[in-house]
Amino acid sequence: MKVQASPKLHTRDLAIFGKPPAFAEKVHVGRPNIGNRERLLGRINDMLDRNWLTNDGPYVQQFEKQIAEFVGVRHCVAMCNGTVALEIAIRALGLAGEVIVPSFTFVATAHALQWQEITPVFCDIKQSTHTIDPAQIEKMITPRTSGIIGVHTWGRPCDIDTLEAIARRRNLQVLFDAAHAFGCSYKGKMIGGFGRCEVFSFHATKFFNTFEGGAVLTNDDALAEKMRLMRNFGFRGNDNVIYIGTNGKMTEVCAAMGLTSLESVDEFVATNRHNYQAYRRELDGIPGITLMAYDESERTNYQYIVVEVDEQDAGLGRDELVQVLTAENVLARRYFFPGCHRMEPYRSYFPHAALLLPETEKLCRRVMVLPNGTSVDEGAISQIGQVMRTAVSNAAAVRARLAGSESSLPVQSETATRSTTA
Ligand code: T4K
Repeated sequence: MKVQASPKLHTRDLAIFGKPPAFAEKVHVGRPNIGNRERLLGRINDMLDRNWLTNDGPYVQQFEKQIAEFVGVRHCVAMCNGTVALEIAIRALGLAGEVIVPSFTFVATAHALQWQEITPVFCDIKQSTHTIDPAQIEKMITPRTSGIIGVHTWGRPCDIDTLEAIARRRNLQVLFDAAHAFGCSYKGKMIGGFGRCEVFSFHATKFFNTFEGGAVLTNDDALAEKMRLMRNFGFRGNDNVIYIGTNGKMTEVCAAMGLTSLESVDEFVATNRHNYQAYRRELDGIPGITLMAYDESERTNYQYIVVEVDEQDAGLGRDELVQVLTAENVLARRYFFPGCHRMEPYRSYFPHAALLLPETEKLCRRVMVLPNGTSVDEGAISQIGQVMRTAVSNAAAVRARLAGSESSLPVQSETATRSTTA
């Protein structure tokens, strides 16, 4: 990671004013965590020697066993990605009609339903947790509702107990999109064992990756068996198809990556946590900037550095800050803007959905995610913090510059910010 020498203490130092960016290379939010390269290459060599590349190979079997043990759940059914894992879980559970989901999620959660002609009914979130608001769920239930999908957004578990209680009372199925939550816990128990099942994504940008990949975890023997059939076209043995299925198989090379990643989980958490604490120090006291908190009493992977921007207090909106950071080669992301309900086809299907989703709408305007993992170190985080502090301290000048009116820049009277360069 190359941090440019020039400090970013004054507005005139910012890249939006023509100065070199803080970083010579782009700093990405979703830089993959890669474990021990030698061990990975060793596994790939063994795989090539074995000449067994996919279709429930030895690495996939070992991966499933180790993931199930790690999480403390009876079954792990590994899949080619998190989206297909969701689709298969939804189909295996027999969901139909309508399913209640938060709109504040990656669009795959909704698409996995709509792809099967099940209507995602978007529910609002709680501003304090960014997860589905149980108080809103009951209002969305109709005679067509068959289930609820809670999302553990940013790895922070949704209100699992309440969702399970509603599901029991209203005779609905509940499953969890745990794409962000590998290695996290809820009330001391690992995420993966709640609801009818839980779905992980092991995509390259996730805390724990298998290049592409995913899995459904469940304690239900019959459900696991059904999903195993479904991910392999419905085959039970050669020539015997007993079910409609698809191709959801994980490859051996992906499982090799997963086994290697699993050996480094503690290191990944330590790096993320160290970075998170550095961000906390660097962003502390910047008006209108709030770093999302993690519950330190639970296990968590600290993968997402989530910042909320209060435009009133910061003097700059989230989008303006993203522009400032992007000019510095810091590719902050506006996850999950603009909310699934504003994406197609949902926008056309439910043109007035926003009226029922005030908290989602508000959050979608405020949130941005900053780089974490091995793509940043304390020096880089210090530089990112300094850029944000300088921009907010000189919000009027920055806003004017972004609006293209250079004439109003109060460069002389600007507030110099403290040096945070390591
Ligand atoms: N449910 C939830 C709640 C999810 O968040 C997701 C996926 C799913 C379900 C579905 O799981 P999968 O089917 O994906 O397994 C990314 C990921 O593609 C997606 O997996 C993830 N959520 C979502 C939150 O983030 P994008 O559109 O942001 O990806 P992209 O290509 O812009 O990459 C993000 C950043 O990471 C960029 O700055 C580039 C950098 N990057 C990316 C890759 C792939 C790298 O540096 N190296 C890489 O190899 O969606």
